[in-house]
Amino acid sequence: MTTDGYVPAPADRFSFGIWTVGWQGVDVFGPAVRPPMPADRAVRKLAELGAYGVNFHDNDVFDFDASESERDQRIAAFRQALADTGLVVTTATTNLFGHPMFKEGAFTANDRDVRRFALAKVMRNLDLAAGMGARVYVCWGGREGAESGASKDVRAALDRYKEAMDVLCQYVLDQGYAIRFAIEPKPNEPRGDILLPTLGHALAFITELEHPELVGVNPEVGHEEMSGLNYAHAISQALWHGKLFHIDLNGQHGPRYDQDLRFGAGNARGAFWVVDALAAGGYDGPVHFDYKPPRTEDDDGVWESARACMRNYLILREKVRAFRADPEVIKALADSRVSALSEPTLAAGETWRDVRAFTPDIGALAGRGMAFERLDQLALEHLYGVR
Ligand SMILES: [Mn+2]
Repeated sequence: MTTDGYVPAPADRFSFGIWTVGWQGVDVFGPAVRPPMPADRAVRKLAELGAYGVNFHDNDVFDFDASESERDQRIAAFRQALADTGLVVTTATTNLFGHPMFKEGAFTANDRDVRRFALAKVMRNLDLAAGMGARVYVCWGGREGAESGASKDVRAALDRYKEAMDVLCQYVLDQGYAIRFAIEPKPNEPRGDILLPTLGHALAFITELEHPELVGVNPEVGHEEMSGLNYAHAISQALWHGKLFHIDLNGQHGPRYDQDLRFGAGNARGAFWVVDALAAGGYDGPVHFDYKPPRTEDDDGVWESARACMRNYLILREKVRAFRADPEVIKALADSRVSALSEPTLAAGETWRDVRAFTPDIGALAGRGMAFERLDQLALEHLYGVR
């Protein structure tokens, strides 16, 4: 056990997907390397580590083809573990990607019966999620996409995606559930091209829905970085739209396959700015980790990596706070005129008429340095641990 201050507390609101620590290490080139982990064991171990909550897929708790009695038994064990530990269910989601029937999609499958069954599967798990107190329901459409051009009518697929979200919003309204949906974008994997590939695509899609107020986003670090995008900017824009309903924190080394490294591994500099963006306020959901313990790890390694997600967040939070409180940083921010951006470009009462003929000292503005290198070096020195 470590004795430093990076010990998670329930007030930190750290949560994990049951499927994260429960991942058996099946990949494209090899089978499971770890035994199945019952959801109740994941709950008990995560509680020991200081987590606050969990997120589950229906089939993290019970198998796709479980009988009614098996389903009830697995749910009861899960509920008991939650009651014994005090962990809360913050979030839930549906597995619409694992079963072979979803190989071509769920909400946007060409086969209508697949689409109808997908909706039924979500509604059934919404009942369970609502009963367990979940407030957010994540929709990751990993199989909604294509590998080839003519196989998918993208406009029709988006019509069906919208139809699915509209039906599900109506369902939670009719049932009186206090649940909002969060769409999780991803550019590719498992499909060659997935629909709603980035945060921006998802935000634009939401504006077309019948109940846009019930639908936000769940951006994942790795998924945005697979597209070469900046996750801190992504969550900041989602906050600006009032749409950051949930976050999936993990680690990624640039554009390649979805690595799902523990948070803080991979792009460490990016992780610093992610924590800084969250520290700026406005997000009140769980600090959720969606990572996968690498295939190299045994059971001890699974818990080591889960603990490390939380430790890295706390370490980075301390560094971010020190950075923001550093008098040299405060001066550097002023030298870079960062706060000047918060001043509206037009003064109160002005219109376009007041700026139409504005002529500043062009030469002076062009010659002015921004002093950003000094500011960024201070951030790096905090991250590198020398300040
Ligand atoms: Mn991922």
